Amino acid sequence: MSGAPFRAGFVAIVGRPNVGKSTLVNALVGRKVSIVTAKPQTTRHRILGVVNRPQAQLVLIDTPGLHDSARRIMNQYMNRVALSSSRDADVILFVVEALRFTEEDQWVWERVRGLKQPLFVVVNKADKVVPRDRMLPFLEEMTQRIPASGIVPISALAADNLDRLVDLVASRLPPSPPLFAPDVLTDRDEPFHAAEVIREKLTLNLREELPYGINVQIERFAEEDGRVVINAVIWVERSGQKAIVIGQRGERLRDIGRLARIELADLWQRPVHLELWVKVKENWADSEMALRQFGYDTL
Ligand SMILES: Nc1nc2c(ncn2[C@@H]2O[C@H](COP(=O)(O)OP(=O)(O)OP(=O)(O)O)[C@@H](O)[C@H]2O)c(=O)[nH]1
Ligand SMILES: [Mg+2]
Repeated sequence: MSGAPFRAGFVAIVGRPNVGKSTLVNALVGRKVSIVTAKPQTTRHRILGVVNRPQAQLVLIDTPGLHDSARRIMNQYMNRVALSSSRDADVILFVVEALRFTEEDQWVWERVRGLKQPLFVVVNKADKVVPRDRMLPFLEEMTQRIPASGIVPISALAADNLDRLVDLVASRLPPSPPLFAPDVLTDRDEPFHAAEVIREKLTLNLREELPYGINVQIERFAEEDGRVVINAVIWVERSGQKAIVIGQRGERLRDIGRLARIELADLWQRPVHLELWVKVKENWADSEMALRQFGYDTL
């Protein structure tokens, strides 16, 4: 037996919206545990993704993108989730986008720089930098700006340099037996994932501001005759939005339902029956009570 101890711990993944945090979590876990879209502020919750290696277990904490324009109560909730997750973690991954360190990245850095845990700067989307040596001045700039335990260029999308990232992070975790059984890949259950996949399809399908005012709530989730039966409500903030989500002759809602159903059936290897309703709850994203009802646990 080798003398190296098994290591396990929590790894918070923080950064501004849209830098690829959820893509990274999914790539490392090897399964989609967190939804991804090209629009900022996709992730709204803390979602765990477990990575098992022969000598280590990394419990990744995907977090909502930290943003400094959080006027609505939901946005303030998202920022609180991200910051409290990083305070509780053993290691922090500060994800930035290659060649694009913005004012918002700097704002995020101001919020995490006081934390005592080892912090790695993960420079994602390296696949977009051609030729590769265009990255060097940026890495140099990051080194100057951020005193980190390491700076690691990766591509979450192309799964590039991820093994090196895992090795570096694992070396900074405490000696510990695994925290989760080997078959557990996330802390979130199937109804949660179903709601998220529906919201992902809505976000991909709807333009501009509308996705931010949408919440999906599962009203019924049951196994019947070998299939999964799901009734879900799509909450919007104004009645005009309801018509947009439903679309002409209900076409948009049908498309969204179909895409979500196909993905979930494929993931669970069981047929899925999905029914969607659209309802209005005026300005729910500004209401503490509505947020609590929707399961945004207050911190
Ligand atoms: N080219 C490229 N695109 C990437 C990479 N990683 C993520 N993306 C894209 O970046 C967009 C945002 O990805 P997400 O994983 O949702 O980003 P996020 O940081 O979780 O965003 P929020 O949840 O909104 O904070 C998506 O369109 C991804 O496909 C990468 O390594 N290379
Ligand atoms: Mg995300």
